[in-house]
Amino acid sequence: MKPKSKVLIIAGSDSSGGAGIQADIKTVTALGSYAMTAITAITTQNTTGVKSIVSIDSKEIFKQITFTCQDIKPDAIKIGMLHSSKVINSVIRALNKVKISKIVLDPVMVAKGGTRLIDNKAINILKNKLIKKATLITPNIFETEILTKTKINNMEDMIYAANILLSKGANNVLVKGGHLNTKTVNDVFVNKNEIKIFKNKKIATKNTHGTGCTLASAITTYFSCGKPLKKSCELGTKYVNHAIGSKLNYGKGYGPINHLNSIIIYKKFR
Ligand code: PXL
Repeated sequence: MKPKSKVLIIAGSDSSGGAGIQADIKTVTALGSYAMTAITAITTQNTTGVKSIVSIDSKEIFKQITFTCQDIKPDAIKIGMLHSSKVINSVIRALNKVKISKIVLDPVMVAKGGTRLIDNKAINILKNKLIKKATLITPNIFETEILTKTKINNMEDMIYAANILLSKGANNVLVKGGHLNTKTVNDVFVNKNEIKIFKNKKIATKNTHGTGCTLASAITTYFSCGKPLKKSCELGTKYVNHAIGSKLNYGKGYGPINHLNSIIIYKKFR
């Protein structure tokens, strides 16, 4: 088969292959699209934690985005780990230059084991400048609390916080509810016109490393193929749920999910 669309991924590398750019490339590929990359940082890690983080020079990140897009124009862009204000400003300048309208932003803040992947100054620029550039922002509960300075205990709190993000200039928000203590996983999609809740069954496992990266990439891929944004979010949550459900059980810590499980999803949903 030929790829259905082209996706540019702006994110950090995860040497363990479960999250970051590795999860993104696998997801985009497994869902039948062509993946291009701009690497923002290199993390040395395995399933038990992050050992070190090396930054890529912000000028180099700008060049990876603009030079790549100048030749092969992506249908959509997925943004993951951006660890400093310099990097975020550089990404904003590059986005202004390449003018791609479909942008999904996963506001990555900490790795599964708790290591910070972004500094405080960068969080402010992300909140005040970058979220306006994105078609969709996909924060988890913790990231939503940081971005909105609220405390989230339930679905009403998620919707309230999503509306704060809209008032700050976000266009569409998907608050991921996986960290709440609920019977099902409830992800909440909110924009100025509607609220939609996607429910998936909760799977008892510690192997959920990279679920956020994977979800944002899956949504970006469906969206890049022409599916409406809300539908792309619904399909993305199903893809991740099936990938968690296939229980790889690799490594001694928080293991990866099975990106390849999508082959079944592909037949079922596309
Ligand atoms: O899942 C968040 C994330 C994003 N990007 C990189 C990561 C991680 C988590 O470990 O390593 C590069």
